[in-house]
Amino acid sequence: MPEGKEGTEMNYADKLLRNGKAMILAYDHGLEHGSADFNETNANPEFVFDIALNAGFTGIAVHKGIAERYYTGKYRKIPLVLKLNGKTNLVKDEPCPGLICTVKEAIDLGAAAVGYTIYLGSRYEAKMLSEFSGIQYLAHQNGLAVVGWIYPRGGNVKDETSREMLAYAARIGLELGADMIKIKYNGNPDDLKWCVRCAGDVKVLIAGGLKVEEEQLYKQVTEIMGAGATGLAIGRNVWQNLIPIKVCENLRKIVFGE
Ligand code: FBP
Repeated sequence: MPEGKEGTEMNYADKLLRNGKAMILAYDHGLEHGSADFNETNANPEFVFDIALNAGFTGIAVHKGIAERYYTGKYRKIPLVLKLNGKTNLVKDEPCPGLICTVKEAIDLGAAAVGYTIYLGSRYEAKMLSEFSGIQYLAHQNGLAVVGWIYPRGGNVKDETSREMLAYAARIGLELGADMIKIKYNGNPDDLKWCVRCAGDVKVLIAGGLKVEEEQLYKQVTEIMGAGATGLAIGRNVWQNLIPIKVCENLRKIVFGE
């Protein structure tokens, strides 16, 4: 652990937290989903960086091309989570994301954390587990937090969001030494409580998913926080909204009580 203020121990994830909670803006969709998620407005990375800066996010997660071009000037106040691997959604067989960035590049870009996706249950799972392990070691050596996007997926996984699969994903984060994990919510707060329990002291963040009605989003986020999650790593439900600042205000009330 690195030293914090006055010699106290600091957790790597602290840089992504405010009052112990986190709200990270995810914007890695251009690689993961192509242009399908974007419109004239949110296709512009500056629009999304402005939301992160002005709406109280504790971090922004992007791939390196976006970081190299846009993580500059005022935006450097936002803690950066740099995604180190990724894939497109064109290849439909077993998920096997490629490593597209190194920990060294993340450090050079000023990242506070690295992000890495593990598709638990994929035929290529072993490659992801060992890649993650090397990245975790190097990131911690350099004081960066490690955020695992851990999604059960592939031919061996019957139900990606069953209680057992989600808890397995959560536990993998603890076993592999992640500081934070990002998993999906299946709509059942008891299942999420169990995931949080299985994750030990690893901070659990929940992905937003496809855009839903605002009231539904707030209800879900209230359940998520009530179940003991640390917060959100959310994308489409924020930057696809016509008035993102207003949604974020409501999300902040639920996540941070602000
Ligand atoms: P959303 O809140 O928009 O769902 O973003 C969360 C996220 O994990 C992104 O970081 C990622 O690009 C995407 O979902 C992956 O979604 P999937 O692989 O399920 O299509």
